[in-house]
Amino acid sequence: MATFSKILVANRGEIAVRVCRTLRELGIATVAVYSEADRGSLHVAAADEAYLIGPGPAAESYLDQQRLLETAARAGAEAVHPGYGFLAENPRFARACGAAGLVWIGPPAEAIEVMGSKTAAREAMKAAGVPIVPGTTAAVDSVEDVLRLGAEIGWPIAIKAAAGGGGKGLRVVAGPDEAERAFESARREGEAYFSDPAVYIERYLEDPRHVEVQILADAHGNVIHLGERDCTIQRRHQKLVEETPSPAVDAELRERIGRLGVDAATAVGYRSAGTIEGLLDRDGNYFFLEMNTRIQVEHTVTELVTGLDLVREQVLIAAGEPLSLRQDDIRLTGHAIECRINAEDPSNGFLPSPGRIASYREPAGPGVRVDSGVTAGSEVVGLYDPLIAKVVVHGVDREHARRRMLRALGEYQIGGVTTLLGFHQALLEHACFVEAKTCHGVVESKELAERAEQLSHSQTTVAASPDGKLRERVARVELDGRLFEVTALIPEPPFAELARRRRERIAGGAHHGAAKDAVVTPMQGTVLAVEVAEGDEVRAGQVICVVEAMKMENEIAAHRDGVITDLSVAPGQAVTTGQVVCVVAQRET
Ligand code: MV4
Repeated sequence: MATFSKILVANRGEIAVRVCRTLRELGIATVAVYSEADRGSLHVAAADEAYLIGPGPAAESYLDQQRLLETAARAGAEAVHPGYGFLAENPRFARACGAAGLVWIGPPAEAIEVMGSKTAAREAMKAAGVPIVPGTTAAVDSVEDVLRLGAEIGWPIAIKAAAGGGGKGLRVVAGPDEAERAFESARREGEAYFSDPAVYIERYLEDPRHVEVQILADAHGNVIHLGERDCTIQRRHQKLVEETPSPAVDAELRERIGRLGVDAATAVGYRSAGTIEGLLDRDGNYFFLEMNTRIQVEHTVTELVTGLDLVREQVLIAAGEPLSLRQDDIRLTGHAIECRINAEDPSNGFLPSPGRIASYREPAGPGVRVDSGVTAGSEVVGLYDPLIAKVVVHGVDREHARRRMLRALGEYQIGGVTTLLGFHQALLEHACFVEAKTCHGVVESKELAERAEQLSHSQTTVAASPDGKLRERVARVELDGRLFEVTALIPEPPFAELARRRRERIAGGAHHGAAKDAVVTPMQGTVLAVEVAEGDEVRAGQVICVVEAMKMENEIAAHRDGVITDLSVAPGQAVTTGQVVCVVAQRET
């Protein structure tokens, strides 16, 4: 199969790394692009060549279409893979690639355009016989219309931004009293995010599941579906956990919604991998919500149950190859779950938690896949998506996959930044997840955030204690031929603190001039023993005293050869961090 010899990956982070892996397997050379904030990032190392495309802010780098096209030309790339986010669903960029003689590894610009407008998409689906949530397919431009429609389709209703998607601008309106406020605020949000205040209306469905259908369409009119994904567990319209099959979908429903997905894709002349998002209500009614015209974050769960590589399929489709599989060839095996590992703090309203990854160890073993954009030493910058990695597991059934995920999350060690690791552990052991309920409300609950915090503390390898004075470090200790794992609490940062105190002493001149000769305690504790006396000659490393802190004994040693003077501690005495124990005076020569 002749495909491409070189492809530019117009993205960063885990998805850029993941795309490069497939391209390597296909024997295609990879071109990475990076911003000034991403010089040291993993996706740069994952590619064969890498080019700087601008400053940190995405608007000046990853969204700079001209710069990307110039870079593709400079590198001699033949095609562009956009990943997800950034320019992946920008019809202008898809067209610009074509105009520059580059193959766009994605759907036709026209399909992106239709699906980009939620009202145009609803109109197209209605025409194609794909059920949409009852409501309008045109923009609604007055409160009077909202009131009329509410009375017609029944309260509550949902107001959504026409240019939106992913719940942006979504307002739930319980009844007529709330209509005006909700209408105005949905319009403001549409204007703020998309420079388009247009909104439309849907009936509001109570406690639905988010179920989406993966489809593949080639350039020869073949369209197939790869089953569904259940993405019901979200927070503020951000998906957190995805799984397949959906616990709410049986074989018959799968076939029905799969066919709807194929119809939807066919209706807009789709080509490439794509996803039909929908809502499943309690009665098993399925309604089209929107189509995502890109590879999605959660494509991995579908890969595990189908054995396919969706990025490989995208590349082959873009090269004009016919699909190598027919619908009947698709076998869905077992159950897969993905947890998104965001650098966010669940006990602090899921605020981004940027910083340097101080320590890092990925899970592995049977049925575990990690798609990550970071490693030890990586800097998680606040400029981009907080998603740093995805843990994806495959098991024979849902409970097997759930336990496997808990095992994998337990193995995962990410030090230095707060992540959702603890949150996912708390969620996956919660009854709502075990029982495959929608978990609406549980995700946001204080109870879960507290449990998440407990769990992340017990798993952090190197972390500052709440008072900022201690570091936790897991160490292994062998006692009588048995290994114990212990958590050592180490003063933080011991030497920085000592240096500060010494500087203060020298600068203040309050103490004798022999400050550089002083031995000080690196931690707060109790003196258990004093091994020297005034006037003793000591060698560097010789123990001066033993201080007990946190039930651990710490030997305080001489830092150089000399004579003990100014000995100021005795057994039983309490000492503070940085307190002078004695002076090791240098002998006159
Ligand atoms: C809805 C809805 C109820 N009724 N639309 C849209 C974007 C997606 N992120 C969530 N969206 C919803 N759209 C109507 N007409 C409820 C949601 C919704 C939701 C749906 C499934 C699973 C979890 C959800 C969490 C919040 C909102």
